[in-house]
Amino acid sequence: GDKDSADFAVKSSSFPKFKEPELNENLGYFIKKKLRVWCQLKDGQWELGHIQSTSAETASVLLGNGSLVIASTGELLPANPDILEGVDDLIQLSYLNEPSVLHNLQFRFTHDKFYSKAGSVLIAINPFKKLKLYGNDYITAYRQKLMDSPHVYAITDTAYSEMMRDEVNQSLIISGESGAGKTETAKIAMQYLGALSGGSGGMDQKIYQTSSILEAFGNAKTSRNDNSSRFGKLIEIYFSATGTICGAKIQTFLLEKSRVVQLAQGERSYHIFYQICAGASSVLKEKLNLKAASEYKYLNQSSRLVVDNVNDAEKFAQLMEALNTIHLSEEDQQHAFEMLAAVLWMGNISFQVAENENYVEVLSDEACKMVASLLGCSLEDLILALSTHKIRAGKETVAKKLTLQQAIDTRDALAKFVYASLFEWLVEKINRSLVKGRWQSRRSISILDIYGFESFKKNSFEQFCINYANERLQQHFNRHLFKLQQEEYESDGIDWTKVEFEDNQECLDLFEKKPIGLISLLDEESNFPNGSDLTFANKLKQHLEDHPSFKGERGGAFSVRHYAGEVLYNTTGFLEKNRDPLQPDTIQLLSSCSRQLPQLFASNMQSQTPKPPSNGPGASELHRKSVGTKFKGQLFKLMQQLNNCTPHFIRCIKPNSKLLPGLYEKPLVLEQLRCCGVLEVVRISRSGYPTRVTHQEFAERYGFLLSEFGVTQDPLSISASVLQQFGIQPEMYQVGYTKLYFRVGQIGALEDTRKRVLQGTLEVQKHFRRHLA
Ligand code: AOV
Ligand code: MG
Repeated sequence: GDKDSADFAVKSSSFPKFKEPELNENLGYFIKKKLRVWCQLKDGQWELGHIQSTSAETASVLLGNGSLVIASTGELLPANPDILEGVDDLIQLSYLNEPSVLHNLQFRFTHDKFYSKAGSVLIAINPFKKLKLYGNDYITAYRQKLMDSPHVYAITDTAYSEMMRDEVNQSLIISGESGAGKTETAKIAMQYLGALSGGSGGMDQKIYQTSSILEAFGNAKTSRNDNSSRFGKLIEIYFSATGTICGAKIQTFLLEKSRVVQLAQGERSYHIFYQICAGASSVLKEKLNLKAASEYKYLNQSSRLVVDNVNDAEKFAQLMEALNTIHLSEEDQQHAFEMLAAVLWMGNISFQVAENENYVEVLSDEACKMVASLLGCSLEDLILALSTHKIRAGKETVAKKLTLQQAIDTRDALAKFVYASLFEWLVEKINRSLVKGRWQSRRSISILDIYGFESFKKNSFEQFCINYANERLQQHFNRHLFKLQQEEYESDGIDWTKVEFEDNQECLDLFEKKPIGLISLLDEESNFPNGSDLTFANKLKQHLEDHPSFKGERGGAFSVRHYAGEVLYNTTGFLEKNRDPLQPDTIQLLSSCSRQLPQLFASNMQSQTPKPPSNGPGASELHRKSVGTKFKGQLFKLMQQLNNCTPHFIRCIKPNSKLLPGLYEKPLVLEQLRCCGVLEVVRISRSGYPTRVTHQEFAERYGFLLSEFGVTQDPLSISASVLQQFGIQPEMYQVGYTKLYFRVGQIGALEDTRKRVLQGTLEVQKHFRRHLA
């Protein structure tokens, strides 16, 4: 039940151990048959070996490298026979323990097989090198089913075929950690769909080009990935009745705005800034007064200005081409570039603090003038907005001068707002260009490329949101697998209502419950004038201490028991990031601009903001939805959409953190298998009635144990007699049309008896050989 699911989330050794034949009870058998076992060494790694001898609680194991170790039997797990080495589908393994799964994937990896399956789930390991696995020949081969090894093409083909056959919308849900290959995988899937859909009138090309536009504006070099997507993305591709692409729609989630104004060492801001500085024509450069990237503070605060093997100027030329493909007008392109230049110049606006004063003056220099001219506002208005806040005192409004930090925050908030608004505007423009045949279409495939579960040494509000999203997606995943199980049980005629599946609802409740949930409490504290990160942390402790998925920690921290493990969140900055404050003065400034885009951005914001009471204390703030609540709303909408689709899951795995080909770091891979729920697939496939044997197999294996064994009996009657004679309780098994289904551990008793009989009676052993031969 629920207790177990909490256990599963926190323990590292949560992998379900295969029950039969249980290694502990069968050491003799493993010795006799020279079967391989996994032996856990002091460093936690698992090595293959053979048991030589056993005594009481220990066994001596001969490892592959020739050394002999003494291990407690608890440190041993059964390994799979050679014949199963490198199977396509992990579910085919006889033993599904952690080392076996890890080893199988490694075996495939070293043989250049980067795609594998775990049941219906595709596992894609990032090769970090160009593979000759893509392109038209492969597309044709998968389409015509000449090839069936695991591949993005294969799973995309399944989705496409099901959509055409059943007229049901499909989704490809791609997840994995940063740099695992999600975005590349999404593109490979789109390439396949584009190729199937000849005659889409260039729509497939357009969709493909939108990826590169979004990458320019939404991707950046980080320490984990040179082309890291800093937003989540759902792209819905629509098909006509004949199966050609006729339109698409893109939704984005949670763009990382802070990157516009703040960079970690070695990372870059959004690609587009470097691209435009390097690649703009001389006319454009002059118009925008563009300098080299190194001249802009928002960019040069990090020493990293270029990415290895990437030519930003070339990328800019490609971007222009892509913008033309989606028919973004010359004028709109101009407007967008002006906003980019404005943001860059904003970073160069500087302030000075007069001696003995504690407020700032804006330096009216080139940067300031450029921003005013690019936005189309007066220099005075800009200076006023960056150095004062209007506050209401009774009936009058007075301008209060800002401190240096307040002025910097106001400037940065303006830059972030303009950039995020530009991104939204661009997505809207892209969507308009893809709208063409959406109306007639009744079929779609949605591709979700979204950040995977994150657990770092220090986890903040961003991880909080990302992990909440992953918790939702995990539930979607679990429920889908549950449904598949249910269908299998039903088709074999067994009663599945007796099967209980674990869920992560408890953890989701922790986030979502009103008024006592993490997001509600965060909002409450964010709206509270004296609220601070620390009062927030205390409030959580006070209200949630009893929640099984929550633990208050020292120093303003708390931890959450996620399905993928426990994560410690540091509340520093939570309130500020959740509020994402924006001064009304800033919005007012933008709405006074003569340029189209700043005006549009301001009016979008105003339409989202209910007017504050005319003389209340709130008059100096904007009452926007908090970031957390807005994200929750987006996520609910996303889940609603996904619930109308048949899902197909792709789990991307990063084999090493050096981004190199040929290197497989076991602990890193293991961690990801846990986080992305691959181990969960196995667990779910094995919950309920994990042991499944056909009537035939069962009768052959145990039939000889019957006191009266008639050769003429059919397998089902033999099986029924065995179950009866050995007193297996009726609630411990079910009989399907083709198979017998057992609860965990039930076969153990039968195996014991079988073993005893085999060891004791030569006569019966002969009989058994005849039957198992
Ligand atoms: P991500 O989308 O999962 O990270 P990407 O799709 O950007 O990761 O992949 C990272 C890099 O890995 C790419 O730039 C390629 O160099 C390489 N790569 C990935 N898949 C393949 C493939 N199938 N074949 C060859 N190289 C590949 V993030 O967006 O950071 O979470 O935020
Ligand atoms: Mg990506």
